[in-house]
Amino acid sequence: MNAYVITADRIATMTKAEGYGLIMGGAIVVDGAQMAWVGPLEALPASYAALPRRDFGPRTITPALIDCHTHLVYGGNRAGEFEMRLTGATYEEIARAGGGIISTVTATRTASEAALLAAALPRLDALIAQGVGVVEVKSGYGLDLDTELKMLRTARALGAARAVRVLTTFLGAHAVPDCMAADSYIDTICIPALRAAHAQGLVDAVDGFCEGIGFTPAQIARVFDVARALGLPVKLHAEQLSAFGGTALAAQYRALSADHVEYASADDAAALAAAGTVAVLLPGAFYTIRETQIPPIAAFRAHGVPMAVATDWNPGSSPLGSILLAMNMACTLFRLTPAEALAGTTRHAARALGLTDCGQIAANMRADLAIWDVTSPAELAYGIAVTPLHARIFGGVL
Ligand code: DI6
Ligand code: FE
Repeated sequence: MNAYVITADRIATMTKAEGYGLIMGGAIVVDGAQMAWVGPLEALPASYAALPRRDFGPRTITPALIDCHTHLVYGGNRAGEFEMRLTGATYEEIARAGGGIISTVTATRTASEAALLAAALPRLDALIAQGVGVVEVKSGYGLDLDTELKMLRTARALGAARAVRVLTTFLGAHAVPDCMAADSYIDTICIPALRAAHAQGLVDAVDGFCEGIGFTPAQIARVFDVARALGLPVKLHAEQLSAFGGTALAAQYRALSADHVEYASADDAAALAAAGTVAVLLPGAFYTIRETQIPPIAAFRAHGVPMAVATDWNPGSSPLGSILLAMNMACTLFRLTPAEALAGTTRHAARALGLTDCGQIAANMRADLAIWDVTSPAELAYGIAVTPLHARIFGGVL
């Protein structure tokens, strides 16, 4: 049996509805890629007593972190747009003038697959260096068949190149390409591209941008109907810049997640709770576009909506390469507790991706763990641009 025991002063199991599910003086039996037993060392069953041990002493062990919303694959960058915003233009004005997402589309279409991979790998490595074990990566900077497929192949290649799980999301309904009407784009490009990408095994979930500068709920619903017919789960960029009906639509389709949700209402929160849909908070985008509308956190809490936290790493609205900073921002900007922020990048992030085998430290879960040089788990969200990772275990491999 390829098994061993790890011990540490503190294990934040993240298995409880509230708090960290702390085990002091804890032990984890790793057997192959999974955990076989978790508990206080003093209760370690005799059958495991002779296994090799690795003691991490005063450190804290958490589940490996999960970044459940990224756009890691893209060409070019948007530093020029950043400069424009600093002289007064808004994110929406730039998008309507043909900048924004569309400018990244041009750069992504012209980049080779090898160049896209080479540019994305350091981004992935930055997340891994922060203890991340699962990353979701979206398409959506192609808006044509070939480029959407190229982005999704690149995302799959990222997962093959590193000890990390990459889940791919088809985001064809991200923006309307130049010189096209939104409806005909959905019918003649987006939906056929979704079918082709699915046929090639490149799609784990389907997303859209439901917004005045994106697509209407009715247009997104057409894409979701195809996703449903293909047996693919859906998620949605909803209520980011305005109240536009995306969150209600996501709930109606029992989406895995509704993301951003700054302009969601208390009724939207109730609908998410009833649908079992996760609210994914993306404070990096809120910060970058200097949004002032805070997501309805109190309503999410009151209705028991699980809240995940992610980077939304993308070249425009969230050039944020740090999941730990996303956690810090979720606390400082949205008033999450550090325990909620950690649940948001572990247990609830797993759920936002439809994963049931990670995001918690418990028997039969994958042995994806992060070992931190901190003596309380609240330090993870507290530090700003501090990365106290000591080691990461992925699939049982240290
Ligand atoms: N909302 C976002 O935050 C990203 N996409 C979206 O629909 C932004 C993408 C970008 O600005 O490039
Ligand atoms: Fe996004």
